[in-house]
Amino acid sequence: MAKVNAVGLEKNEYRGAPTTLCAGCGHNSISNQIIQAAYDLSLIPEDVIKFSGIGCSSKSPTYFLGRSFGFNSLHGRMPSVATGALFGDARLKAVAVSGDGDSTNIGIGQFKHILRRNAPMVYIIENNGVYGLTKGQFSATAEQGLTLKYQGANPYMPVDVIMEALVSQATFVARSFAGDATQVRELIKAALSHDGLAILDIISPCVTFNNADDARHSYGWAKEHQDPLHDFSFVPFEEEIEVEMVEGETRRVTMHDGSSIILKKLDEDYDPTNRKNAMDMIQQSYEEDVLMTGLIYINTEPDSLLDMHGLSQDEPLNRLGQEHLRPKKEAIDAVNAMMF
Ligand SMILES: Cc1ncc(C[n+]2csc(CCOP(=O)(O)OP(=O)(O)O)c2C)c(N)n1
Ligand code: SF4
Ligand SMILES: [Mg+2]
Repeated sequence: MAKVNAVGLEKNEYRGAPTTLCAGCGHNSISNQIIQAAYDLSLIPEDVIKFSGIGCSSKSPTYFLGRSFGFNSLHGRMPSVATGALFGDARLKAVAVSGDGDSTNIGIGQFKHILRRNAPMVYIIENNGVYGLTKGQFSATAEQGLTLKYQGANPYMPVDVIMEALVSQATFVARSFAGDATQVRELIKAALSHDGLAILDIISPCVTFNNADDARHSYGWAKEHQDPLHDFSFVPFEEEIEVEMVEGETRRVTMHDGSSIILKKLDEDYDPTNRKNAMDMIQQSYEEDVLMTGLIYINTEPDSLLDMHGLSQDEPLNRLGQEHLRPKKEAIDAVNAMMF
């Protein structure tokens, strides 16, 4: 018999339709880790809602969590659709997948606003430096000088998703690489327990249009230049008791729900709770030409968008009954009286 998790589900029950993306596309690896993270955390698929914009990346919610509802929205407009849905049902756990084009080109306006609003959702940017779906034009994250067969050389400076997230006060900011399955999975788990916006910028190579070894979004470059900040692992609340802490070598960040992020020190002694340090570290990664990965910044203090507006998980708006929605006769009489 297949193994089941704490809510009695097999891993297969977290899969979606078979992928139609190219074999080897980084986006497929990320979908696999979303499936694994949801299984490991014993999420109930019907309690999750998936969002995306338009692009190969934005197609991928079809390939995971087939039992969850989802909304494959308009190009660059996913944040407002997701915000509306979360206002309607504050009880759902939101997993959003976007692309670099979707979020930093056509969607940059919406992206900036979702960052500063702290909407409680996992927001994954599957970042390949190109518009994969429309045949490989440069996106705003492509590095200056990148030369592609049908595009020539890119003359512009790139947008850095992480810097945008940091300057806009996002409360969970992480970067990873689709080829590092373990780190991607653990970051997704931590993001799922963050009560606010969790930005995951995941370098996800487009093997068809942008995978030459010297390109900043290729498997070759990312493997060669990845420099993890820490050994990252996530411990759900129920497993707390079994965690071993080695003093002086680990750092623990406690999440709202009682679960923990355990950061084991590698070369650097990095503090992910200091926003200024985070910006300096990203600047330093440009100078050293490395791909810094891991949890770059976290702040568990600010209210989420739904808390700011007093939206309750116990009584989501879409589940209110007649007794709450229908004004009392006296209230209607009072309004009518004002009009005459
Ligand atoms: C309003 C609008 N403009 C343009 C397009 C064409 N279009 C579809 S996907 C896409 C870019 C997708 O790039 P990205 O978000 O990086 O996703 P990828 O395919 O690389 O995963 C564009 C420009 C569209 N669908 N709608
Ligand atoms: S075109 Fe690129 S981004 Fe799109 S599925 Fe193929 S490899 Fe992935
Ligand atoms: Mg892209």
